[in-house]
Amino acid sequence: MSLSNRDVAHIFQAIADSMEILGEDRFRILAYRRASDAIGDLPLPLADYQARHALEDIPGIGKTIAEKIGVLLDTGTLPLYERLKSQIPAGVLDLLRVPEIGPRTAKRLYDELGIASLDDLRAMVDAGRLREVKGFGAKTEQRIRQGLEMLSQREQRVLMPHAMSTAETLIAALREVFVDLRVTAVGSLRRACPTVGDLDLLAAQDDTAAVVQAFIALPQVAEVLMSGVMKASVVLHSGLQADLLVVPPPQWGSALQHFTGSQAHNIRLRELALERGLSFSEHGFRQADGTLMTCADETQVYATLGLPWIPPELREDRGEFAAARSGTLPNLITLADLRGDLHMHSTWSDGRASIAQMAATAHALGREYITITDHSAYLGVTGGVDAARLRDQAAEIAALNAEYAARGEAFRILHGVEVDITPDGSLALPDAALADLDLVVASLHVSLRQPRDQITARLLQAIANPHVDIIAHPTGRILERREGADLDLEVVFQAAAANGTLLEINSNPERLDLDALHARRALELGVTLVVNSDAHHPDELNQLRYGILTARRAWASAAQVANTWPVEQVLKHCASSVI
Ligand code: DGT
Ligand code: CA
Ligand code: CA
Ligand code: ZN
Repeated sequence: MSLSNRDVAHIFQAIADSMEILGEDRFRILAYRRASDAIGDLPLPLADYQARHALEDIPGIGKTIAEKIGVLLDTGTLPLYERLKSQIPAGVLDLLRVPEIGPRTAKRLYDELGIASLDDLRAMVDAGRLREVKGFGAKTEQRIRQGLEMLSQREQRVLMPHAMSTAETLIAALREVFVDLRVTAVGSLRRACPTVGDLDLLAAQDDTAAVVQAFIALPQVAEVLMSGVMKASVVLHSGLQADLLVVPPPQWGSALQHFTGSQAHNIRLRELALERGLSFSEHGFRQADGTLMTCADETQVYATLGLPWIPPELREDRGEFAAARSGTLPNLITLADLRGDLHMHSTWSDGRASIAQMAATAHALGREYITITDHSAYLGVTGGVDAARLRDQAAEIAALNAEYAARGEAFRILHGVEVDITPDGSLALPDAALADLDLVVASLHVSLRQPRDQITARLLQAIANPHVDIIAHPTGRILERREGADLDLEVVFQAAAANGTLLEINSNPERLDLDALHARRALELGVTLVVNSDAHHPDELNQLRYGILTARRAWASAAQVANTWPVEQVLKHCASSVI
């Protein structure tokens, strides 16, 4: 039995985790992580690539890793992996799944208390023994206890980009069999949820069974859980489950509505139907006398209930029906509305491309302006910027702007910084250094676990600094891994609104911070948002699509997001927020 993609991805993840616990080279660790992600996204079994000598062609996989995959597929194991396993037991790696436990903590728990599994950890927490580790107080113990609870509650969910690319692959594969097949992603992915439990696809075709048969025969499918005349459930090689429903074309609209959800939205919708003497299902509306009214498109479903079409991102039963009834649904922002991107990095700090490269790609993507916001030199950040380097950087940016101007291109690179908010609330750069910049992004990266009052005050102090224009990823949450800081966001939003400080929806798919609910509340309190890529590489400039979807889930219209504005308006806003 050869190893599946999932097994290999898992082994590389374990290698990276073990190396991290052992404190080995950062770049080697990164290479294994990247390979693991790349393998998780593959549409076909690794053995297929190996047979075509195409392992090295997979993006994210270099020569060394390709050789290691070969050894794994041929022998079922890898010397490096065996060696690491003998140093770090598998159960210690499980500790990393607990939010709050990083590699250093895991190592200390293992070295000092012999904790080598989640069960060991639970027992030690219950016995109150974590305090025996130097520097580990009652608070650490409490946090780890909460982390263990979070871990047991959460199911395995995948991030939006993986779900999206998988859906695109499956749709393309189905269209190779049925050219022009009407098929689309539904469920939580169509509602643009940040994570997806399983993938849902809907197709329309008279011969529904033929589409189901083609689907379960796709090479991406590892296991068929269920298949019938109109639907199937499968597990893909990546481990993700995918459900397909196929309906006759006249039922497309009702099926699309039903299968998009959310469940809460659908329950309300069915109540509204019942009030009109109709019962609604994926097949359409059934009248009291038994006749079925089908809906070929979704607009018809809502129109039958006297409502305008409701965008999928709003379908969470959070006031969308009332807004639809009163004609006050928001005119949601789109990616095309964005003119600029106000937060990204270059090789001046931890980015992986030059300012010129970041600018060229952003320009090619149609942005009118960007801000280069490298990290302030602070704590662990390698090669961050201090006051002197900011002056050098300003000269490089001015030269690039002059080149664009000379070519008659109306593209503008603004000069900014992403300055750390230090644990005491002061900024990691002096005001004099910030004063010369077009724009200042401030963010919390360290001491995220301060008590609520302290960390809220810290953020308020940054908002009150007249040089600060944007607060990046305000809560610091990492999806599926780390809860955000314990902030009093009501107070933060009020302060940001009063100061004209822009709050970010960070588009990194692991962050999406602010999340949709918080961002919506911020808008209600009068905050203006920004949707930024926080790109560290030109490829990541596209991440804005995820941030925009989050903004849509927050009910945001274009005017409420500052980087839809012309550059002069952004600069004027940032200048005038200086009190
Ligand atoms: P997920 O998969 O956890 O990310 O979330 P969803 O929303 O994709 O949930 P899923 O896959 O269970 O179902 C997709 C949609 O289909 C759901 O939003 C509404 C509809 N649906 C599926 N099963 C049921 C059900 O048993 N009752 C109701 N009312 N709706 C359902
Ligand atoms: Ca789903
Ligand atoms: Ca499903
Ligand atoms: Zn950043």
